[in-house]
Amino acid sequence: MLVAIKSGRESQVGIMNEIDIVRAVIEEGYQISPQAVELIKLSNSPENLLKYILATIDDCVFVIEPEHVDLQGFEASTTVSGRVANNVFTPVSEPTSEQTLKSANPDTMKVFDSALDVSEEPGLIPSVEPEVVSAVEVSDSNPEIELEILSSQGSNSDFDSDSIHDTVHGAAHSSFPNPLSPSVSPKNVERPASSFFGNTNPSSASKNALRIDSLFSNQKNSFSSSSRDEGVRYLPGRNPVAVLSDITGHSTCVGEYIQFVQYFRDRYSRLSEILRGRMNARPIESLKRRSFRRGSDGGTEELSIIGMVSDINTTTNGHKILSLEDPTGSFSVLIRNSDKELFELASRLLLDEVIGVTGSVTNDGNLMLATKLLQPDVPNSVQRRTGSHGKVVLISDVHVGSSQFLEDSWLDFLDFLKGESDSEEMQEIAAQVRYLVVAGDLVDGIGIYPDQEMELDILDVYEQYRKAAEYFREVPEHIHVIISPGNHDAVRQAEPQPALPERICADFPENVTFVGNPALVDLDGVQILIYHGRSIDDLVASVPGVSYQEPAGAVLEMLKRRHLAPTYGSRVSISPEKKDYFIIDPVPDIIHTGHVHTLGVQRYKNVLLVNSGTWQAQTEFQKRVNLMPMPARVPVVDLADFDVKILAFD
Ligand code: D5M
Ligand code: FE
Ligand code: ZN
Repeated sequence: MLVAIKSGRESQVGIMNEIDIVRAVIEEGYQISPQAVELIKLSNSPENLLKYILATIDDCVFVIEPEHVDLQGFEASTTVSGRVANNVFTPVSEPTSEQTLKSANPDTMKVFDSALDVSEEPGLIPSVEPEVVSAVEVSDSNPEIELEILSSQGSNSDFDSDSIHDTVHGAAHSSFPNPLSPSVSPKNVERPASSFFGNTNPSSASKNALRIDSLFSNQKNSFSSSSRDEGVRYLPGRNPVAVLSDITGHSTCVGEYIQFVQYFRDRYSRLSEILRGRMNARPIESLKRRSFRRGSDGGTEELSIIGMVSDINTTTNGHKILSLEDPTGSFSVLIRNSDKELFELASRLLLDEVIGVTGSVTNDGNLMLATKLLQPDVPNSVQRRTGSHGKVVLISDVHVGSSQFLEDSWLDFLDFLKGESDSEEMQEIAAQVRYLVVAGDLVDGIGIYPDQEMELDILDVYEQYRKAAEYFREVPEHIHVIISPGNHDAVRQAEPQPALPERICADFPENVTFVGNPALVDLDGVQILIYHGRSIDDLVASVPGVSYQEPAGAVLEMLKRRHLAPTYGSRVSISPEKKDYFIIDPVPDIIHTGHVHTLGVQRYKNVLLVNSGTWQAQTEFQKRVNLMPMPARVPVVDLADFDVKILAFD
């Protein structure tokens, strides 16, 4: 972050070229017009002016135009003090992410390297045969999997934690076992605070709070309203939609430290509630009382706690030590590698997920020896909602405006929706379509990735949306279209993202409903959770066995954790709202994701997981990392029996 401003330029404060300005703006999640760049460059203090603009700009602005360059306000602010520069950007002396990585220990580096390697793994090959050209059946690729309650025998709590002499080296803290020590892990570079629940001295977290402050601190945010209740939005008609959960119009985030605490408390209380139905857990603080650690016969007693994983470490002997935190305190949990099943499950744990642990506590009251780990998961009793009819078409990653946008295939798809396909079978399917859901990246946007402009046909983001609107006017009126944004769309990059702004929506026809990302919607009795899927990149990098070839596997990992983006501060930048919009509750009938441009369908305990593909051919970046997209394949779900057909338009 902010590398462009800082990069070796401290000695020439104030000198910025166009690229520096554009980069710094993109880093903060905005775009900027060439005229505004020129205006900033020509001012007598471009760097400070830019900081001022980014600190004061309204969050609903997407492209910074000359009218947002408030020279008068800036002049006035500089006469007061240097407050803006200090509050908005991290101090120059603070290491950049890269510098932090270099100073981390070799083990930590290894973790990071392997995380990076995953995206560069060769052989990301489509799992659907390329020659499929008409409707094909997709069978259940994943049979029902039982609740993951893993146990081990022969636990021995009759020793002190001191008897674990291994050196600890791990993902988050070099100075284990103090769970409150500052983090040095690359995974943790952007984590907000070592205590989720405000148990630490707030000053130790304030630096991170400032970081968030710099990203989302706009008090003028037009979406901000803590007093407005989030109600259900009903859209009646022949193909009705009810929007059950959506951030749009309800963002309360102004980036204060207390908001992290609130956010993590909400995450913890809702996920721990799900676990509490299945285990009798006690507050972590109570483990420190000796009377709880011994049974009446003086033998060891098994106890359970529910906590958020704040640290994962490996000892030199290869055991795992987790740090778990709840609102009362934190505790270390040992998972021995001799317990294969338990160890395997622990190896898949992610920072910040909420789990239940059962085990016995060592004599000195410092460590729990785990015998069971429990994730919130989906109860076996979850029933699919029934009684609806017709079909829902699931797409994502259209990328209108990209030079790789596959317009011919897209026009064939529109013909299909209009019932104009050559094949009768396709016409029959089209006649049953009631809904079309777009899970983000409707357009390619601008300035999303470096050098993106080299692969754009339409350079103006509003033009891209005008073109998209033109396409959507072709969709028959009776089909209710739902559009949710992704990381290429013209809304804030921090998730949850609100729906596209009115200025853009206005061009689209009446049958289009815009929702945020994520959003839970009810399609005439069937609940579908729409999420663009940015966290899939994280899951591929950190969960063994999760790959881009089978993106629904990543969604399954989300579902087991009942959370769409478990780790805070990785690739997904999460805005700490009062409510955690990423929690999967209630359990929907369908989870629809996109983002990774590959197609995947799985079923898990009556929940259908669909990652829809893309309408963009392989980009230069994707070529470099061998990411093979699956363009122009469309999953169509039957709302009565949840049967899935994949239609091909290539
Ligand atoms: O992302 C499509 C997929 O490709 C997703 O897995 C991220 C990855 N991707 C694509 N371009 C880049 C760059 N330049 N850097 C990092 N990751 C990238 P989408 O959001 O649709 O572009
Ligand atoms: Fe995309
Ligand atoms: Zn995307």
